[in-house]
Amino acid sequence: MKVTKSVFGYIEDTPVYSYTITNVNGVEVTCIDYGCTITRMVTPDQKGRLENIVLGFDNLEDYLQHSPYFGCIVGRVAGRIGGATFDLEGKTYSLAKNEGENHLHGGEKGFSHMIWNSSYEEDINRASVIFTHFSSDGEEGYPGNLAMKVTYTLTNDNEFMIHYYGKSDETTLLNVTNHSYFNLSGDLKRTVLDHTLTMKSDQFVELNESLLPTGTILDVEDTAFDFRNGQAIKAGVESNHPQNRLVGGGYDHPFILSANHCEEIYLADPESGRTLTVETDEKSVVVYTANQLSDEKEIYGVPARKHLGICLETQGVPDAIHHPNFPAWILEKNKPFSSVTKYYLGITSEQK
Ligand code: FUC
Repeated sequence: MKVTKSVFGYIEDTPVYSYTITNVNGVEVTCIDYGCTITRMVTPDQKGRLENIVLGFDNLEDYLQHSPYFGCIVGRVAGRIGGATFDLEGKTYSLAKNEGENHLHGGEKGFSHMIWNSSYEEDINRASVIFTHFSSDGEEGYPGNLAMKVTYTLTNDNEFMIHYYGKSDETTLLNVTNHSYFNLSGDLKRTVLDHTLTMKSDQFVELNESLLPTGTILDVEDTAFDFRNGQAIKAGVESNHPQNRLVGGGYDHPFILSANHCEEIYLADPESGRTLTVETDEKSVVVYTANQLSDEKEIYGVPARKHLGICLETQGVPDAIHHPNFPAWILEKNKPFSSVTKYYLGITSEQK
């Protein structure tokens, strides 16, 4: 399988490289070393039409000026940390308050806003782009020198995998994810409101007005948060549940996964026939239906708007450092972190 490399743009004098991995079925994944951002993902619909299924831009300037975390790796800690502060091993750490009083998606710069080191590997049935970043002690306020590696791999079986690795010389926090906004209609023809989502999840996390977890875990039963038998995304827009209203209509919630590596998340667009099956090691997924996406900008020639994409952010439960009842994701000194999330890019008429 092949990887092609080109220059996507420059930040001052430093080139930002773009890599496109292509498989035998014409599936393509393009990513850049700025934020390990996936800029395009091209897959066939049920008629074999090859179209893009993620939100992104074709130029670096738009990523620098406008991107609401399109396609990038967010970290060290994805989501919000209440009060932008936390205690760890008897010390108090202060982080950037980049959303009101709180810390969001790793801070002012974070993993999403920096150029990573990059390389690629080609094999017969798979190819990978490998990104590394050395995050020094104190970067964005977090303790520990942290060596990070993120690998994007596409196979000839239409599987796309993200492997995450990290190791720190001090105990620290690490909760990374990829922030791709999927839209399976193809070239952003429609919003995602008619996409259907099926998830192995019995519980979701209640949020407050700052979109921070309250600490309460709610049952999905009899709510618009029940995706166990599959339902359209618009259920969350039509719902009067206070949690759907709170986030502006739709979802911006962590769902606790009741299974791993067992087709736990399945997104489908009935009209194009495209499907996306997600499997992960992570304990939860933040489902964000682009409720805050405004129409000020065009995305690949299409006006950006609310509900134009859906993020399926596999990760540990946000703000667990402040909620002892949530599974912890503290990364201990010198212990490697590793996790994988797999995305199977399919069509409805086939079996996985
Ligand atoms: C998601 C959401 C946030 C935010 C951001 C761009 O992860 O949880 O609310 O809008 O992305």
